[in-house]
Amino acid sequence: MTAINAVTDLSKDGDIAIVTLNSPPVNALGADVRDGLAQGFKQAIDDPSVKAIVLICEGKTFIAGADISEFGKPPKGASLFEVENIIEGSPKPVIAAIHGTALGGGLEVALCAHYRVAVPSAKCGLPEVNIGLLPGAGGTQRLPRIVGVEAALDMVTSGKHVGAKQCLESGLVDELAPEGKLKEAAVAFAKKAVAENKPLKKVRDNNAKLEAARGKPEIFANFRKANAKKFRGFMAPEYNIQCIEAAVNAPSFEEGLKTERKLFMELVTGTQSAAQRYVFFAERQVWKIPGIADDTPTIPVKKVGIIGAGTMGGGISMNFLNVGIPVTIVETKQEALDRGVATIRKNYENTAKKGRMTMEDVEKRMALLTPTLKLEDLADVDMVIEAVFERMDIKKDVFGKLDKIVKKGAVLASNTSYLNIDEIASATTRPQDVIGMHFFSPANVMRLLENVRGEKTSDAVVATATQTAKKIGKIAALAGVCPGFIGNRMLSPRQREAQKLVMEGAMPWDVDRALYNFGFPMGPFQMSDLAGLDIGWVKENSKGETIRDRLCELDRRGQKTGAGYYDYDANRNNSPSPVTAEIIEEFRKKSGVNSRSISDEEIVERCIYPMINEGAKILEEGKALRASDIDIVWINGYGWPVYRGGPMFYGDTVGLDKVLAKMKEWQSQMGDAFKPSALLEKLVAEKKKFSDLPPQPLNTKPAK
Ligand code: T1G
Repeated sequence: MTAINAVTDLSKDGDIAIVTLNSPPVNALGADVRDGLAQGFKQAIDDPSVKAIVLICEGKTFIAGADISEFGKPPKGASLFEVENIIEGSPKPVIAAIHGTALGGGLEVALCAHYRVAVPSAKCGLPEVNIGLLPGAGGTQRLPRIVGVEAALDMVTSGKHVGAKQCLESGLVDELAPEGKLKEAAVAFAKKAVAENKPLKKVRDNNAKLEAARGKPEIFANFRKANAKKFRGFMAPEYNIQCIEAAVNAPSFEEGLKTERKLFMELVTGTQSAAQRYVFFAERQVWKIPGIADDTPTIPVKKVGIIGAGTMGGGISMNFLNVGIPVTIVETKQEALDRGVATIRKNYENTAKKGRMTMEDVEKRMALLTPTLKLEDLADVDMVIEAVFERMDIKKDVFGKLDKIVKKGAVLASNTSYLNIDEIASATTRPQDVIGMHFFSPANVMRLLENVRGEKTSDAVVATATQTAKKIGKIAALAGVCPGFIGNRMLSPRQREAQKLVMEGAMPWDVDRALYNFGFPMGPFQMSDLAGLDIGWVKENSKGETIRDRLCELDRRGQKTGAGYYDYDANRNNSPSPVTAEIIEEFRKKSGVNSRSISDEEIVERCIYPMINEGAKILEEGKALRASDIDIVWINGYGWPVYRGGPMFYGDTVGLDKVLAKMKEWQSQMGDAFKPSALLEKLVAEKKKFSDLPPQPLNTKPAK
């Protein structure tokens, strides 16, 4: 065994050389790995006693791609192309031995080998699109030559990981090795290749599957059409498609490679990929809580109690049923309980109808659900999540009862989206066990969970809520107690400005269009119509004092009544409503405002910059651990377009000096609602960005 460098060894098994990588955590193709591969292969090729070469990795996975943290930095060491050319140009058979996930550059390297052997649990993929890129080392030119154009289009634009069995069927892998016997099988394959004088087949030379797609532009047109909605706003999917098109239509492999290189460079130097690479790391940072060590003892959650069988309670329950954790769900009235259980069943049956689960799965999950009218039935659960009305008196009453009923040491969580966790905890004798677990509706679909730490919440309860989030497939951000925590606190200024813009001259559909084109799935007024305008509206007390009240009084309560801000046809397609326009004009006249034409650019600035300022206040107050956690909240809870990185990343992109200048301008025109946060002022003065801020401990002191 010869150490080529710190992460690469070269050994031999008879006349088979074995190049072994060991660069935790995922054998990413950083400079050391590339240098090790280049030198290791050169040595093996130059050694006359070596007849074939196996490439294998230690640790949990084969090469999982380029080292994403290297992008944007000056290149060091051997280039990936140099490594690929050495491997593909080897005069001796090269066999890539794959376990774990061969992803991105990892699969591209494996495609330069002459053969690939994988264990059944291995997966292959080109997920660069998820970080706003495309396979930039020949992947878009080699993949379609093996799996065909349609399958390649699907793989590069979805970033999916394909199981080894399917890879064997498509020809991406040549042989499956028994689990745990990968090295032996790869060496045996290499010996056989030498004994049988197997051809040194280069993927680049295999054009049959490309020829089958030549002269069929409809393959690409249909693919674009079928995915237009999903790819809206993103650059990378379209650039990936263009690369596959080049593989089909370019006069040679080299020409296709030139197109891939050009488009890759455009993406890797652009803002969208910078944003998506930032989010890749942000999604991993969010789990790291200063002061809560990874080995903090947690409370085993084997049984959960959910209070409230409404939309939220039902949705929350499904998360636990999905992972086999029994749920006792409590309501006050049988009819509400029955309705809640029926909704959970209907949701599962709808999923089964779409073939995404079996009816047997439905029954298995429903069997884990115990409906009851008795709070006492929660005595032995390990975690309770309360999802009753958003009223402090009701919540305190529930927590007071739980305090007497539920076993000591259980987690007592509230799904409140806004209210003060410390006040709720004060209704119990165990505030250390109380935490906020704010799910986003629909709770069985939305990935985000805001865990809200109270002043007295224990480390064990924070660690348990965090671990529970992972277990049920959520992404959890930790927030401190303040009105609306992180997400809803920043939603408030956006909703406020949207309403004000309507009074100043924009119509609801103008605001929605501007924010839709910015990248949100829908604008605030469409969102209100979807959720229902009558949330919190009480008919008896309504005096038509706001546009929303007037609409509700006309029974225009949103999509559910066929009209809200918009009119809706039978298929719920919306159109601007002259009724709403007339009401708005009336309110404008009454307020004496001279309405003006407002550009989409101003709409976006007025809605988004105050959000950024609010995010800065949250950081300033220590109610979030880091700016990127705030971005994770907005991407996963409110549909902020991932290719813009989140509100704080976007502020850095726009330039905090520009955001500050606008806030000051609006403050002088419209008052202190636009008062810039001290942190924003400080960062601009120091010419720094939100991304320069280190993680900070959560401030659990009650807001002054
Ligand atoms: N580069 C740098 N660090 C990476 C990394 C990568 N490619 N992949 C993972 N890490 C770090 C990650 O930040 C975390 O660090 C630790 O490894 C464990 O990751 C030229 C241009 C492989 C499926 O997009 O999908 O190749 O937080 O928590 O859940 O054409 O990591 O511990 O400090 O995710 O077991 C293409 C990205 C790159 C794959 C493992 N490749 N990685 O999941 O662990 S671009 C990718 C993943 C490219 C070429 C192009 C997953 C995983 P820390 P983890 P996991």
